Amino acid sequence: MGLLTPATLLAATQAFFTPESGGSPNADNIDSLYKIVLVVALVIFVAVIGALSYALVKFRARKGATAAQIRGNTRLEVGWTAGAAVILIGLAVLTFFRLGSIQNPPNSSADGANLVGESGELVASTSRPLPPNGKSLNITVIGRQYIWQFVYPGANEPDGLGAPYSYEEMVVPTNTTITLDIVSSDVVHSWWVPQLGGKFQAVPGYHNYTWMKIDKPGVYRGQCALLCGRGHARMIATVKAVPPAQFEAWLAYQKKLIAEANADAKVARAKLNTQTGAGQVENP
Ligand SMILES: [Cu+2]
Repeated sequence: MGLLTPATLLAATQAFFTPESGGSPNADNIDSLYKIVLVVALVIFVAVIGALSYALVKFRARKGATAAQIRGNTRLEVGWTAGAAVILIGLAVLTFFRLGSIQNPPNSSADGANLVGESGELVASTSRPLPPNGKSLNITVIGRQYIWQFVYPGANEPDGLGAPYSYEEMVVPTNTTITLDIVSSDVVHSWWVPQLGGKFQAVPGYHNYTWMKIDKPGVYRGQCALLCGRGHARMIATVKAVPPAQFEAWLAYQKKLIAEANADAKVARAKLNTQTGAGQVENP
């Protein structure tokens, strides 16, 4: 057990009241924006409740006292209206100023994965935010009842077949800008790994985009955030960030496993096709 100091208590309270962060710059920016608004709101809250408590005590009913009849105070009323407007405009300007760093991905770092020739996409999207240099590792996130599938670039056929993929655990290289295309193959799901940024819905027939860039190797946990059926609670997602070389090795291994499984399936299919009688299966 660690010592309960005011600092640890403050950190614990903060983590409870403010968004999770620490995985990706967009999550950090959401968190810091939230904290600024929270502090401004807290100051106003304390001031209002303080003034109210003071008035309650100071002007509480006394025997024989007659209440003062006050008919408006123009200076005070203009003051608090203008004051509130200035605070609101300040927060709005700050929010729009910070929105760019939340929505738009930065470039990969120098020690990120080599992204040359990793496109492999069927359709170039105009609405997907890309880093300034246009290079990102684009992964398609497919929500389906009840598992997340992650499809990587690297299809060896023009129709997109043969691309490496994984289920439930997305492995990504560190220091690399990852863009995500979020789609669904059945009902609406919600992609959310809190430490890596905001929540994005996976809607059938529609593409949603987000990004992340992870500097520290590690495991980041999330889970489908929209009730999508009886297996919803099982629909977990893990993002595992590893150094680029390790990522390349993992991707190559996934490709090999998928190729082997496809080869096995081909053999099994051929065998079924040769069977007749009771063992015969139509459209195996
Ligand atoms: Cu779901």
